Amino acid sequence: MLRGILSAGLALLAFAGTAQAGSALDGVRARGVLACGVGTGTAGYMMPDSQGKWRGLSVDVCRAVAATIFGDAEKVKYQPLTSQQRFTALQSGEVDMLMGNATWTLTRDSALGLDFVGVYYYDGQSFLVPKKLGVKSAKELNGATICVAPGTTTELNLADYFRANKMSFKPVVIEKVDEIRAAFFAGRCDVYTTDASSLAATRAANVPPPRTFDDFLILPEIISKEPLGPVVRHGDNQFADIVRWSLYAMVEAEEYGISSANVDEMLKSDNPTIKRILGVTPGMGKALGVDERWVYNIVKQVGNYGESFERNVGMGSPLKIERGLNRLWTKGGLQYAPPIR
Ligand SMILES: N[C@@H](CCC(=O)N[C@@H](CS)C(=O)NCC(=O)O)C(=O)O
Repeated sequence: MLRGILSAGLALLAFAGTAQAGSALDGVRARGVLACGVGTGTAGYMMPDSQGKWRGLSVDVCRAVAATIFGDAEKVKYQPLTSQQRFTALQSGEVDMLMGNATWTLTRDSALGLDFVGVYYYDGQSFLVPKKLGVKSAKELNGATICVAPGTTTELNLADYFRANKMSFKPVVIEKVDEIRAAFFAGRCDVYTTDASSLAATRAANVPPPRTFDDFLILPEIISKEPLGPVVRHGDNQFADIVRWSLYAMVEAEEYGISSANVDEMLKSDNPTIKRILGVTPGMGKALGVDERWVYNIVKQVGNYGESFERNVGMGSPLKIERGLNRLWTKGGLQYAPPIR
Protein backbone atom coordinates (compact mmCIF):
# COMPACT_ATOMS: atom_id res chain seq x y z
CA MET A 1 0.00 0.00 0.00
CA LEU A 2 2.68 2.46 1.10
CA ARG A 3 4.78 1.36 -1.81
CA GLY A 4 1.87 1.93 -4.19
CA ILE A 5 1.31 5.47 -2.99
CA LEU A 6 4.98 6.31 -3.13
CA SER A 7 5.52 4.95 -6.59
CA ALA A 8 2.79 7.32 -7.79
CA GLY A 9 5.10 10.30 -8.04
CA LEU A 10 8.78 10.40 -8.77
CA ALA A 11 9.09 14.02 -7.64
CA LEU A 12 7.48 13.21 -4.32
CA LEU A 13 9.85 10.29 -3.89
CA ALA A 14 12.92 12.37 -4.63
CA PHE A 15 11.67 14.84 -2.05
CA ALA A 16 11.05 12.10 0.51
CA GLY A 17 14.67 11.02 -0.01
CA THR A 18 16.10 14.44 0.73
CA ALA A 19 13.67 15.08 3.59
CA GLN A 20 15.48 12.38 5.58
CA ALA A 21 18.78 14.26 5.29
CA GLY A 22 21.46 13.05 7.67
CA SER A 23 19.37 10.25 9.05
CA ALA A 24 20.59 7.18 7.18
CA LEU A 25 23.69 6.44 9.26
CA ASP A 26 21.95 7.37 12.53
CA GLY A 27 19.10 5.06 11.57
CA VAL A 28 21.46 2.16 10.85
CA ARG A 29 23.34 2.69 14.12
CA ALA A 30 20.17 3.00 16.20
CA ARG A 31 18.76 -0.19 14.64
CA GLY A 32 22.01 -2.06 15.16
CA VAL A 33 21.70 -3.69 11.75
CA LEU A 34 22.16 -2.59 8.14
CA ALA A 35 19.10 -3.09 5.92
CA CYS A 36 20.55 -4.09 2.56
CA GLY A 37 18.29 -4.48 -0.47
CA VAL A 38 19.38 -7.32 -2.76
CA GLY A 39 17.90 -9.24 -5.70
CA THR A 40 15.55 -12.12 -5.14
CA GLY A 41 18.08 -14.82 -5.93
CA THR A 42 21.02 -14.98 -8.34
CA ALA A 43 23.69 -17.60 -7.72
CA GLY A 44 27.12 -16.16 -6.97
CA TYR A 45 25.81 -12.63 -6.46
CA MET A 46 22.94 -12.77 -3.96
CA MET A 47 21.38 -16.00 -2.91
CA PRO A 48 20.49 -17.68 0.39
CA ASP A 49 22.38 -20.98 0.89
CA SER A 50 20.77 -24.16 2.24
CA GLN A 51 21.07 -22.67 5.76
CA GLY A 52 19.26 -19.50 4.65
CA LYS A 53 22.46 -17.45 4.92
CA TRP A 54 22.79 -14.90 2.12
CA ARG A 55 25.96 -15.32 0.06
CA GLY A 56 27.53 -13.76 -3.00
CA LEU A 57 29.65 -10.98 -4.39
CA SER A 58 26.88 -8.40 -3.94
CA VAL A 59 26.12 -9.70 -0.44
CA ASP A 60 29.82 -9.29 0.43
CA VAL A 61 29.57 -5.55 -0.15
CA CYS A 62 26.65 -5.34 2.32
CA ARG A 63 28.84 -7.34 4.73
CA ALA A 64 31.78 -4.98 4.20
CA VAL A 65 29.61 -1.95 5.04
CA ALA A 66 28.36 -3.67 8.23
CA ALA A 67 31.99 -4.48 9.14
CA THR A 68 32.86 -0.80 8.74
CA ILE A 69 29.93 0.48 10.81
CA PHE A 70 29.62 -2.24 13.46
CA GLY A 71 32.91 -4.16 13.25
CA ASP A 72 30.68 -7.14 12.46
CA ALA A 73 29.88 -8.29 8.91
CA GLU A 74 26.96 -10.36 10.18
CA LYS A 75 24.91 -7.34 11.20
CA VAL A 76 22.93 -7.17 7.97
CA LYS A 77 19.26 -7.75 7.29
CA TYR A 78 18.77 -8.73 3.65
CA GLN A 79 15.66 -7.54 1.87
CA PRO A 80 15.02 -9.33 -1.42
CA LEU A 81 13.57 -6.96 -4.01
CA THR A 82 12.54 -7.30 -7.64
CA SER A 83 13.87 -4.94 -10.29
CA GLN A 84 10.53 -3.13 -10.16
CA GLN A 85 10.53 -2.69 -6.35
CA ARG A 86 14.15 -1.86 -5.58
CA PHE A 87 14.40 1.91 -6.09
CA THR A 88 11.09 2.63 -4.35
CA ALA A 89 12.19 0.50 -1.39
CA LEU A 90 15.37 2.58 -1.08
CA GLN A 91 13.59 5.92 -1.55
CA SER A 92 11.00 5.10 1.10
CA GLY A 93 13.64 4.07 3.66
CA GLU A 94 12.60 0.40 3.72
CA VAL A 95 16.30 -0.35 3.08
CA ASP A 96 19.43 1.72 3.82
CA MET A 97 21.23 0.74 0.64
CA LEU A 98 20.86 -1.40 -2.46
CA MET A 99 23.28 -4.09 -3.51
CA GLY A 100 21.14 -5.60 -6.22
CA ASN A 101 22.41 -5.57 -9.75
CA ALA A 102 21.51 -1.94 -10.32
CA THR A 103 23.15 -0.24 -13.27
CA TRP A 104 24.46 3.28 -12.67
CA THR A 105 22.68 5.62 -15.07
CA LEU A 106 22.21 9.39 -15.13
CA THR A 107 18.48 9.35 -14.40
CA ARG A 108 18.74 6.91 -11.50
CA ASP A 109 21.64 8.92 -10.04
CA SER A 110 19.77 12.24 -10.23
CA ALA A 111 16.00 12.36 -10.74
CA LEU A 112 15.32 9.32 -8.55
CA GLY A 113 16.92 11.06 -5.56
CA LEU A 114 19.59 8.38 -5.30
CA ASP A 115 23.37 8.18 -5.45
CA PHE A 116 25.51 5.46 -6.95
CA VAL A 117 28.74 5.36 -4.98
CA GLY A 118 30.96 3.09 -7.09
CA VAL A 119 31.06 0.09 -9.39
CA TYR A 120 31.42 -3.32 -7.81
CA TYR A 121 30.99 -5.16 -11.11
CA TYR A 122 31.45 -3.99 -14.70
CA ASP A 123 28.78 -5.89 -16.57
CA GLY A 124 27.03 -5.77 -19.94
CA GLN A 125 23.79 -7.07 -21.40
CA SER A 126 23.70 -10.27 -23.41
CA PHE A 127 21.36 -13.04 -24.57
CA LEU A 128 20.88 -16.62 -23.35
CA VAL A 129 19.50 -19.12 -25.87
CA PRO A 130 18.95 -22.87 -26.02
CA LYS A 131 21.58 -24.36 -28.37
CA LYS A 132 18.82 -26.12 -30.25
CA LEU A 133 17.58 -22.75 -31.48
CA GLY A 134 20.65 -22.88 -33.73
CA VAL A 135 21.51 -19.21 -33.26
CA LYS A 136 25.14 -18.07 -32.93
CA SER A 137 24.75 -14.29 -32.93
CA ALA A 138 22.30 -11.70 -31.63
CA LYS A 139 22.00 -10.44 -35.21
CA GLU A 140 20.05 -13.66 -35.98
CA LEU A 141 17.31 -12.91 -33.43
CA ASN A 142 14.89 -11.12 -35.77
CA GLY A 143 11.31 -12.02 -34.77
CA ALA A 144 12.34 -13.79 -31.55
CA THR A 145 10.24 -13.93 -28.40
CA ILE A 146 12.37 -12.47 -25.60
CA CYS A 147 11.94 -12.72 -21.82
CA VAL A 148 12.90 -9.55 -19.97
CA ALA A 149 12.31 -7.94 -16.55
CA PRO A 150 10.44 -4.62 -16.20
CA GLY A 151 11.96 -1.48 -14.71
CA THR A 152 15.40 -2.41 -16.00
CA THR A 153 17.96 -0.92 -18.33
CA THR A 154 17.70 -4.30 -20.06
CA GLU A 155 14.24 -3.51 -21.37
CA LEU A 156 15.39 -0.18 -22.82
CA ASN A 157 18.62 -1.52 -24.37
CA LEU A 158 16.71 -4.39 -25.94
CA ALA A 159 14.37 -2.01 -27.76
CA ASP A 160 17.29 0.22 -28.84
CA TYR A 161 19.36 -2.71 -30.10
CA PHE A 162 16.58 -4.23 -32.19
CA ARG A 163 15.62 -0.84 -33.62
CA ALA A 164 19.24 -0.03 -34.47
CA ASN A 165 19.62 -3.39 -36.21
CA LYS A 166 16.23 -3.11 -37.99
CA MET A 167 14.92 -6.25 -36.32
CA SER A 168 11.68 -6.93 -34.48
CA PHE A 169 11.01 -8.96 -31.32
CA LYS A 170 8.13 -9.93 -29.07
CA PRO A 171 8.79 -9.07 -25.41
CA VAL A 172 7.56 -11.33 -22.60
CA VAL A 173 7.81 -9.05 -19.56
CA ILE A 174 7.96 -10.81 -16.17
CA GLU A 175 8.83 -9.16 -12.86
CA LYS A 176 10.15 -12.04 -10.73
CA VAL A 177 13.44 -13.46 -11.88
CA ASP A 178 12.60 -17.07 -10.90
CA GLU A 179 9.44 -16.77 -13.00
CA ILE A 180 11.43 -15.36 -15.93
CA ARG A 181 13.79 -18.33 -15.73
CA ALA A 182 10.88 -20.76 -15.48
CA ALA A 183 9.22 -19.17 -18.53
CA PHE A 184 12.46 -19.34 -20.51
CA PHE A 185 13.17 -22.97 -19.61
CA ALA A 186 9.55 -23.88 -20.41
CA GLY A 187 9.98 -22.40 -23.90
CA ARG A 188 7.59 -19.47 -23.42
CA CYS A 189 10.34 -17.31 -24.89
CA ASP A 190 13.19 -18.19 -27.26
CA VAL A 191 15.65 -15.91 -25.55
CA TYR A 192 16.34 -14.55 -22.05
CA THR A 193 18.11 -11.22 -21.90
CA THR A 194 19.68 -9.52 -18.89
CA ASP A 195 23.17 -8.71 -17.60
CA ALA A 196 25.73 -11.33 -18.67
CA SER A 197 26.49 -11.98 -14.97
CA SER A 198 22.89 -13.03 -14.32
CA LEU A 199 22.83 -15.14 -17.48
CA ALA A 200 26.00 -16.95 -16.35
CA ALA A 201 24.36 -17.55 -12.96
CA THR A 202 21.16 -18.83 -14.59
CA ARG A 203 23.10 -21.16 -16.86
CA ALA A 204 25.28 -22.48 -14.02
CA ALA A 205 22.62 -22.85 -11.32
CA ASN A 206 19.09 -22.91 -12.70
CA VAL A 207 18.88 -25.26 -15.70
CA PRO A 208 16.20 -27.85 -14.85
CA PRO A 209 17.35 -31.46 -15.42
CA PRO A 210 17.62 -33.43 -17.62
CA ARG A 211 18.95 -30.45 -19.58
CA THR A 212 22.33 -29.11 -18.49
CA PHE A 213 24.61 -26.09 -18.75
CA ASP A 214 25.81 -27.35 -22.15
CA ASP A 215 22.35 -27.17 -23.68
CA PHE A 216 22.48 -23.35 -23.47
CA LEU A 217 24.62 -20.63 -24.95
CA ILE A 218 25.30 -17.00 -24.05
CA LEU A 219 25.59 -15.14 -27.35
CA PRO A 220 28.87 -13.27 -27.91
CA GLU A 221 27.38 -9.78 -28.29
CA ILE A 222 27.50 -7.49 -25.24
CA ILE A 223 25.02 -4.81 -26.25
CA SER A 224 25.39 -2.33 -23.38
CA LYS A 225 27.46 -1.01 -20.50
CA GLU A 226 26.05 -2.12 -17.15
CA PRO A 227 28.21 -0.71 -14.38
CA LEU A 228 26.60 -2.24 -11.29
CA GLY A 229 26.98 -0.21 -8.13
CA PRO A 230 25.84 0.17 -4.54
CA VAL A 231 23.04 2.75 -4.25
CA VAL A 232 22.07 5.04 -1.36
CA ARG A 233 19.53 7.85 -0.94
CA HIS A 234 20.44 11.47 -1.46
CA GLY A 235 20.91 13.33 1.79
CA ASP A 236 23.46 11.56 3.97
CA ASN A 237 26.95 12.13 2.64
CA GLN A 238 28.68 10.39 5.54
CA PHE A 239 26.75 7.19 4.97
CA ALA A 240 27.45 7.45 1.22
CA ASP A 241 31.17 7.88 2.01
CA ILE A 242 31.12 4.80 4.23
CA VAL A 243 29.50 2.65 1.55
CA ARG A 244 31.83 4.01 -1.17
CA TRP A 245 35.00 3.47 0.85
CA SER A 246 33.98 0.05 2.15
CA LEU A 247 33.87 -1.10 -1.48
CA TYR A 248 37.12 0.71 -2.32
CA ALA A 249 38.77 -0.85 0.75
CA MET A 250 38.09 -4.31 -0.71
CA VAL A 251 39.74 -3.26 -3.97
CA GLU A 252 42.62 -1.42 -2.29
CA ALA A 253 43.31 -4.44 -0.06
CA GLU A 254 43.61 -6.65 -3.13
CA GLU A 255 45.98 -4.19 -4.77
CA TYR A 256 48.26 -4.17 -1.72
CA GLY A 257 48.14 -7.95 -1.31
CA ILE A 258 46.15 -7.85 1.93
CA SER A 259 43.85 -10.89 2.21
CA SER A 260 41.77 -12.60 4.87
CA ALA A 261 44.58 -15.17 5.17
CA ASN A 262 47.42 -12.70 5.83
CA VAL A 263 45.73 -9.63 7.34
CA ASP A 264 46.98 -10.36 10.89
CA GLU A 265 50.51 -10.70 9.55
CA MET A 266 50.06 -7.48 7.55
CA LEU A 267 49.38 -5.56 10.79
CA LYS A 268 53.14 -5.88 11.34
CA SER A 269 54.06 -4.52 7.89
CA ASP A 270 56.50 -1.60 7.61
CA ASN A 271 54.84 -0.35 4.44
CA PRO A 272 53.34 3.08 5.30
CA THR A 273 50.40 2.59 2.90
CA ILE A 274 49.49 -0.77 4.44
CA LYS A 275 49.85 0.67 7.94
CA ARG A 276 47.46 3.48 7.03
CA ILE A 277 44.96 1.15 5.31
CA LEU A 278 44.84 -1.20 8.29
CA GLY A 279 44.61 1.60 10.85
CA VAL A 280 48.00 0.81 12.44
CA THR A 281 48.69 4.44 11.59
CA PRO A 282 45.43 6.07 12.67
CA GLY A 283 43.46 8.71 10.76
CA MET A 284 41.40 7.04 8.05
CA GLY A 285 38.79 5.72 10.48
CA LYS A 286 38.53 9.10 12.15
CA ALA A 287 38.02 10.79 8.78
CA LEU A 288 35.13 8.44 7.95
CA GLY A 289 33.72 8.56 11.48
CA VAL A 290 34.26 4.84 12.12
CA ASP A 291 36.65 2.56 14.02
CA GLU A 292 40.29 2.74 12.87
CA ARG A 293 40.20 -1.03 12.29
CA TRP A 294 37.44 -0.76 9.66
CA VAL A 295 39.53 -2.13 6.77
CA TYR A 296 41.02 -4.82 9.00
CA ASN A 297 37.48 -5.89 9.89
CA ILE A 298 36.37 -5.94 6.24
CA VAL A 299 39.33 -7.98 5.05
CA LYS A 300 39.34 -10.34 8.02
CA GLN A 301 35.61 -11.08 7.85
CA VAL A 302 34.75 -10.64 4.17
CA GLY A 303 38.05 -10.77 2.25
CA ASN A 304 39.45 -8.48 -0.41
CA TYR A 305 37.69 -7.90 -3.75
CA GLY A 306 39.65 -10.59 -5.59
CA GLU A 307 38.95 -13.18 -2.90
CA SER A 308 35.25 -12.41 -2.99
CA PHE A 309 35.19 -12.49 -6.78
CA GLU A 310 36.96 -15.86 -7.06
CA ARG A 311 34.96 -17.49 -4.25
CA ASN A 312 31.56 -16.35 -5.46
CA VAL A 313 31.64 -16.00 -9.23
CA GLY A 314 35.19 -16.78 -10.41
CA MET A 315 37.17 -19.95 -10.85
CA GLY A 316 36.44 -21.10 -7.29
CA SER A 317 32.70 -21.10 -8.03
CA PRO A 318 30.31 -22.96 -10.34
CA LEU A 319 29.94 -19.79 -12.46
CA LYS A 320 33.62 -19.72 -13.55
CA ILE A 321 33.43 -16.13 -14.77
CA GLU A 322 36.72 -14.56 -15.97
CA ARG A 323 37.81 -11.42 -14.12
CA GLY A 324 37.77 -9.56 -17.47
CA LEU A 325 36.93 -5.88 -16.99
CA ASN A 326 36.82 -6.52 -13.23
CA ARG A 327 40.55 -7.14 -12.99
CA LEU A 328 42.49 -4.56 -11.06
CA TRP A 329 43.78 -1.61 -13.08
CA THR A 330 47.30 -2.93 -12.39
CA LYS A 331 46.33 -6.06 -14.35
CA GLY A 332 44.65 -4.30 -17.25
CA GLY A 333 41.15 -4.10 -15.74
CA LEU A 334 38.88 -1.28 -14.59
CA GLN A 335 38.83 -1.91 -10.84
CA TYR A 336 40.66 1.10 -9.45
CA ALA A 337 40.28 2.44 -5.93
CA PRO A 338 41.32 6.00 -5.17
CA PRO A 339 43.97 6.10 -2.46
CA ILE A 340 43.11 5.52 1.18
CA ARG A 341 45.03 8.46 2.60
N1 LIG B 1 21.30 -4.13 -14.37
C1 LIG B 1 19.97 -3.97 -14.91
C2 LIG B 1 19.10 -5.24 -14.76
C3 LIG B 1 19.08 -5.70 -13.36
C4 LIG B 1 17.97 -6.63 -12.89
O1 LIG B 1 17.37 -6.31 -11.88
N2 LIG B 1 17.71 -7.75 -13.49
C5 LIG B 1 16.81 -8.68 -12.83
C6 LIG B 1 15.90 -9.37 -13.76
S1 LIG B 1 16.66 -10.38 -14.98
C7 LIG B 1 17.66 -9.68 -12.07
O2 LIG B 1 18.66 -10.16 -12.60
N3 LIG B 1 17.34 -9.92 -10.84
C8 LIG B 1 18.15 -10.81 -10.05
C9 LIG B 1 17.51 -11.17 -8.75
O3 LIG B 1 16.40 -10.72 -8.46
O4 LIG B 1 18.17 -11.93 -8.02
C10 LIG B 1 19.29 -2.80 -14.23
O5 LIG B 1 19.82 -2.25 -13.27
O6 LIG B 1 18.19 -2.42 -14.66
